[in-house]
Amino acid sequence: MQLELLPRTSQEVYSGCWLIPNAVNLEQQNYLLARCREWGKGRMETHTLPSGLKMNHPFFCVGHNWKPYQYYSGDIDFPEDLSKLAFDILQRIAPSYISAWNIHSPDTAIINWYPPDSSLALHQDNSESSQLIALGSPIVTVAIGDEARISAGGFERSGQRKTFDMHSGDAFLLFGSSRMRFHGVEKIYPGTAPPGLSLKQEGRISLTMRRAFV
Ligand SMILES: O=C(O)CCC(=O)C(=O)O
Repeated sequence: MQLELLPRTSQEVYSGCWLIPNAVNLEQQNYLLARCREWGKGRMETHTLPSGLKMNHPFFCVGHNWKPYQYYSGDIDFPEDLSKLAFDILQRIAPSYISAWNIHSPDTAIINWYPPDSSLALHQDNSESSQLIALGSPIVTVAIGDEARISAGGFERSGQRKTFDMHSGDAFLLFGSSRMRFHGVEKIYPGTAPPGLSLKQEGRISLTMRRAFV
């Protein structure tokens, strides 16, 4: 977490990899929190990876269900309001991808809950259909709650990385030539959520919207 004296502006971390500060205002964040509580009730799960390692944060899905490392049929249709949110954000940064998304619109969101001491290891999102990955089909992530240190690297886990902080209401986009970049959540900064957010405990939520199947 850094002391920010200047307003934060959209940042092209790499071509096709963007951080968009304040993509979602406080009212929308509170609306999304309420929706997450509704969708996530009794559905939040902390999964064990095929390696036997237990993840240190739980998540649930809307649209298709995902657990490491496959999609399964879901029990909640992909919500119209999330579709609109993802389109609105993409429109600002990468309008050229909108026509592709009109055909392959987002059908899934993985919604992560990060307790203060949790993290998400560097990974690539590669469970989606290979045709969509080849098209550079976007992944749009919106964060709510405590700030987090995000890292985004290249196409090998061990490659060089850039790190930046994502605040409540910020969006992070991976598309086109950056679709398969390794990325992860290094750290949560407890107690940094904005006043007025109706989150009753320290932690962070991320809604990661994408198309899983052609
Ligand atoms: O929480 C985040 O900002 C990233 C989430 C992510 O990479 C994922 O769910 O695949």
